[in-house]
Amino acid sequence: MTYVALSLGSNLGDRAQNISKMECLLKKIIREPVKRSSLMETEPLGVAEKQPWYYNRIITGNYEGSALALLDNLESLERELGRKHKGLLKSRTADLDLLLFGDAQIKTERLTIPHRGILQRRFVLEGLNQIDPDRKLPLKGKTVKWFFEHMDEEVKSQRINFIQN
Ligand code: PH2
Ligand code: MG
Ligand code: MG
Repeated sequence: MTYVALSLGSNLGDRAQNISKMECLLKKIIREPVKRSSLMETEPLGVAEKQPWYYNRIITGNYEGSALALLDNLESLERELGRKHKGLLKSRTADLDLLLFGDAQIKTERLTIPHRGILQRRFVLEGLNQIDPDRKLPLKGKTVKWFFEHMDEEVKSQRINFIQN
């Protein structure tokens, strides 16, 4: 069993409901103990065109299988929830990003682990710091809390609304 961290996102349709559906479908894939961050509304990052803000939630849990098998599972869930576009530039009903896979460091065309977004997206650090601050990342041997407290100014300035739920 491998510890995993995922980012759930949606910026099309009923965003809160899309996140709930993803969590429900993930129950078949991700094993306990599962931890969930609060729901956040976040400005779209790394996209060229104007698009709606995202709802995001970070979750951690365990997975039985390889990183690529998990990626296949996540991509088929995205399709099941009606995601049509592949690629960074388009809005999507369901976006499932694999952030951490144990202590693995992977750099292939299909997959980069730890996800680049971990240090560059404030919502990822906020969410991870809520649920797993003492987790050591396979980056400089520092913890989530350390990276959260040492965010770049640019990252810290990214806008987030915390949604009551
Ligand atoms: N995911 C992307 C691109 N940009 N921006 C926000 N705020 N949230 C996301 O989940 C997100 C994004 C591609 O995976
Ligand atoms: Mg994403
Ligand atoms: Mg994505």
